Amino acid sequence: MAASPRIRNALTLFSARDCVVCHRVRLVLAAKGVTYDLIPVDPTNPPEDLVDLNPYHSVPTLVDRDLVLYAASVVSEYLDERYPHPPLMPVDPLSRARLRLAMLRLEHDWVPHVQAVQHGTKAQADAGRKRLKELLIASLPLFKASKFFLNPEMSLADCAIAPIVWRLPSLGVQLPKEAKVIEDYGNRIFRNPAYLRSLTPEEKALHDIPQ
Ligand SMILES: N[C@@H](CCC(=O)N[C@@H](CS)C(=O)NCC(=O)O)C(=O)O
Repeated sequence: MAASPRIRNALTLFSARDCVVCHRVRLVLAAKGVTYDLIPVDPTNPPEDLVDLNPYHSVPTLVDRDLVLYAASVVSEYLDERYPHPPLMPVDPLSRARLRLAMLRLEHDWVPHVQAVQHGTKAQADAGRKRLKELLIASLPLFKASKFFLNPEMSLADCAIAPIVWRLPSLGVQLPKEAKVIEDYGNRIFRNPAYLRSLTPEEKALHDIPQ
């Protein structure tokens, strides 16, 4: 591993200041109550130490002593195993597989639309906004089915979904009245002090903090 004078603690996270994928990992870290150094990164201009550490130059990238991990799914699952309390995955294989599949679908089908709204052309942003709204409405039965996503307890899947729900107002995604269940779901997570700890100052400005 290339040495970087910026990596001082055992645990360091390279993270963008407003990124739905980095936020997912910061939320896992906050839920676990883990302290770490955060190195803010502009993903369009990755710093030299990140380029040395990660062949994709992407964030989030986690450094834990000699271990360098990237891809939010890999980082999140590692953190859940490395810091087992509170557990963020159920124990039975069926529920675990369902949640993993849900997270894969989020990464493939939802996140690109968030990024299109944030960074795309006007046409890409409009299309992303429309598709996100459709996906959320189609998922209403899942939000209604349990207290958290597909699970009675907060899980890694919620760490992936909550950052998207938090950004909906700032993305200009307006949901109809019947989607209030999504707002309620979000507020259950946003009220948790760990959630507030997961936010960068830039992300705090994107949504009201529910009382
Ligand atoms: N598949 C990656 C994607 C994360 C991602 O999209 N990161 C963006 C910032 S929001 C990024 O680093 N973009 C620059 C790049 O990928 O070169 C993951 O799960 O970590």
